[in-house]
Amino acid sequence: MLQSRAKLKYRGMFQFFKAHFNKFKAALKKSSSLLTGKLKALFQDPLDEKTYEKLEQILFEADLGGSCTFDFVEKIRKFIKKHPQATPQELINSLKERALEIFEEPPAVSSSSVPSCPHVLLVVGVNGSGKTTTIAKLAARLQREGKSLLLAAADTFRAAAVEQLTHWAEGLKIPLIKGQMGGDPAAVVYDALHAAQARGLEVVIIDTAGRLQNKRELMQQLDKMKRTCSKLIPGAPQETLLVLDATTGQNGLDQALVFHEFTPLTGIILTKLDGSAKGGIALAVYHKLKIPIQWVGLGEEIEDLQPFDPKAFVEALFALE
Ligand SMILES: Nc1nc2c(ncn2[C@@H]2O[C@H](COP(=O)(O)OP(=O)(O)OP(=O)(O)O)[C@@H](O)[C@H]2O)c(=O)[nH]1
Ligand SMILES: [Mg+2]
Repeated sequence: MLQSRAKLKYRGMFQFFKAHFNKFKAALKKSSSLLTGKLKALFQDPLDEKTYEKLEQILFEADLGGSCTFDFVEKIRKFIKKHPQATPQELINSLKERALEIFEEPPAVSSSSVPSCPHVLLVVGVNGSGKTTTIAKLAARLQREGKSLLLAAADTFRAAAVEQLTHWAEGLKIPLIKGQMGGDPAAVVYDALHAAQARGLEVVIIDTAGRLQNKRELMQQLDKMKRTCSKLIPGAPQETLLVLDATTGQNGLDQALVFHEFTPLTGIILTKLDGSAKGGIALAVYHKLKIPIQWVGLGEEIEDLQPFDPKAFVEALFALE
């Protein structure tokens, strides 16, 4: 009995892993076969100093970023020293192993542990990264789990942005608080949190206007929104999530660094992995900042949001076909 239960559990886990792997694999198909194709070709040639230079270029082009690329090159250097006769597949496996090790390192941040209600999620990111769409996807997921929610349209720059969130909120039958166009987004945050408290709702998700990380004034505005949250609800926002468009490549790392500096992040949502993204940015960001990647966007539809699964992701990134 015990044995068959364990077997069932194992099978369930395997199926869960397989489903994730297949989704990531489909999303990363083009770039992963390009990456592993290049690695295989490289490792088939005689291994010498040039191998490391070329490896550096291949990894950098896969969006792994400077320090992560350097880390991987060093790993391979040591591996080859120990196993000079290693096959291309063994060398690729050692890169895979290092990638997994990176994701296994403990995160440097965590969401607020102050048990307060509502649980507030502040969603930030540059223009067009996918914030509003991701909020709708996340809201739909939480609603399915039975959570009561409220959305806050704190993008007071673009009327279209508020309309976009209103459209999703109406479809999902989730209450939405919006403010005056051109008004202070912190005022929308205040109204939203107040309303959620009054109605006893469990989760508030705040949509913010897209902002470039080099616009200091706009970045400081985020801090004001945060302070408004914590004034009303101790510990809020419990989560500050950066939405990163995976197709922006290396710039994504800079976005994460600067947003984290202005408004300490607790998590990252990587969107558009179904597009031309190379995926390496996930490794680059975690290697540098140890901010957990919580979700990935794999399409434009409401169900196209998946929890980030490092193992499935690494398998897909280094998949052979
Ligand atoms: N393929 C794909 N498209 C996505 C994904 N997430 C968002 N998009 C698309 O990206 C575009 C921008 O999405 P928005 O949600 O409006 O982005 P935003 O960050 O709110 O934009 P601003 O409010 O203008 O800063 C839309 O066309 C979305 O459908 C994803 O995971 N995959
Ligand atoms: Mg938006």
